[in-house]
Amino acid sequence: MKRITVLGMGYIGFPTALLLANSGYKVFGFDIDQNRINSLKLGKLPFKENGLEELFKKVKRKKTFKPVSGLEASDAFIIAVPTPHLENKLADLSYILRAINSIREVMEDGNLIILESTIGVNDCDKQIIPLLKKKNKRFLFAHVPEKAIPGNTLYEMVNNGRVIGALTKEAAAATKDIYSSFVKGKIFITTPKIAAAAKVMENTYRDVNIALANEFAKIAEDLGFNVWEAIELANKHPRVNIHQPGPGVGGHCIPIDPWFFVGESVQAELIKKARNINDSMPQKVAKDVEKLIEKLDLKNITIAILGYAYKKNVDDARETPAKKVYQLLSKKYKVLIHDFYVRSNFVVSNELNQILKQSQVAVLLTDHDEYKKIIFRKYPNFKIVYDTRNFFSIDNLKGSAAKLFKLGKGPNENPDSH
Ligand code: SAJ
Repeated sequence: MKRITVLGMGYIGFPTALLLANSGYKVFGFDIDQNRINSLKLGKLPFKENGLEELFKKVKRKKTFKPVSGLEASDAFIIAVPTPHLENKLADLSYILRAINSIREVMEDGNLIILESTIGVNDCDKQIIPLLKKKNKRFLFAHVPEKAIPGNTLYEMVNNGRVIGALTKEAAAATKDIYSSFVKGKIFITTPKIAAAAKVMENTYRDVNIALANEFAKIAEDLGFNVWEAIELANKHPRVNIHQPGPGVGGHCIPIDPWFFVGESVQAELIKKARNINDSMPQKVAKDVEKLIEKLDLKNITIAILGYAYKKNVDDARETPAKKVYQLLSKKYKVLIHDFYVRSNFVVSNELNQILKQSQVAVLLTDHDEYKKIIFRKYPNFKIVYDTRNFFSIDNLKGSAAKLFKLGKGPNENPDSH
């Protein structure tokens, strides 16, 4: 195996392609987006990730990575395209099937096809393998679900364990050969179906756990205790790991993948409930902010949303709950959105001070580290700071007339004394 084509130059495909090129493979990076290919050819990074720029430069020197807008013959093809979900919650395989169709044009006997995109448990058997078989060529196949977390992608791609769901022993060996060129974590061999199930279970586990934390936050408000402190103490137990409440769940995986179980099986009742709890958090946050504004009888106010990315310290806003919070609040109020990293025409990235000067209410949605530097007493205009991540401390509000409210704290603990 010498030549590898990676299909999809996104958050997973691009770093994977670079790691392989760095290991000495001749790698073609394919994307249907011509603009992305053009900018990769110019050496521009499509997004920020720790260590990605250095790796890109290194690989450029080695001349082992070539961005392409058409497929060429290759020994292996790795598919890393998105899998959204459909209306009926099943995985939307259209990007994957399109990728497979284009591979079929250039496929040769003995080629290895690897699928990294997340899929439903039955998708390989029912759709992907049958489509590959239509070409009447001998092929090897493995489903190797991606496991890397945005923000720490390169590190996790190298150090996490990987599951290879191979169709045959030969496919398992060929796939292992490729991944062991850069993976330091353990490699496990299984079937494509189990690999898919394990992957969807991982993200479902997190989603259900976050829903539980969000439910605890609502119970805490109802019963009058501080959920953050209670979770911290509960997690001292050696077998308890409750996740954190927040404004909802974003990203390209956790809000989507659990639906695949719901779409495929009527048994997925808890999963469906958890998804709905997490999806309803932006409404809850918007409503709570509205109630506070009404209670303090504030008029003609401007709200500053702090953070638009779906999680801290990344520039990724896919499925961000901030979008919904913004849409709901802007029906009634003037809302300005700030984020240090997200580039968009309605998100301001470099004028935090200006935004803070104009606003009376701050709603922290994404806990980017840099927001810790805000000193609210410098902005006497502030009346309310609503924190969905237990991020601000009394220090941030010392000397300020603003009141600090937190998601998941009972009325007696809100506002914090300062
Ligand atoms: N969140 C909470 N409370 C928490 C943890 C997270 O509200 O306690 C929210 C975050 O704010 C964010 C969302 O959940 O909006 C998801 O963030 P995340 O950091 O948990 O996960 P992702 O989507 O960035 O990446 C996940 C990872 N999966 C797991 O941790 C099981 C990653 O390893 C996967 O590669 C990725 O999904 C994927 O591609 O499936």
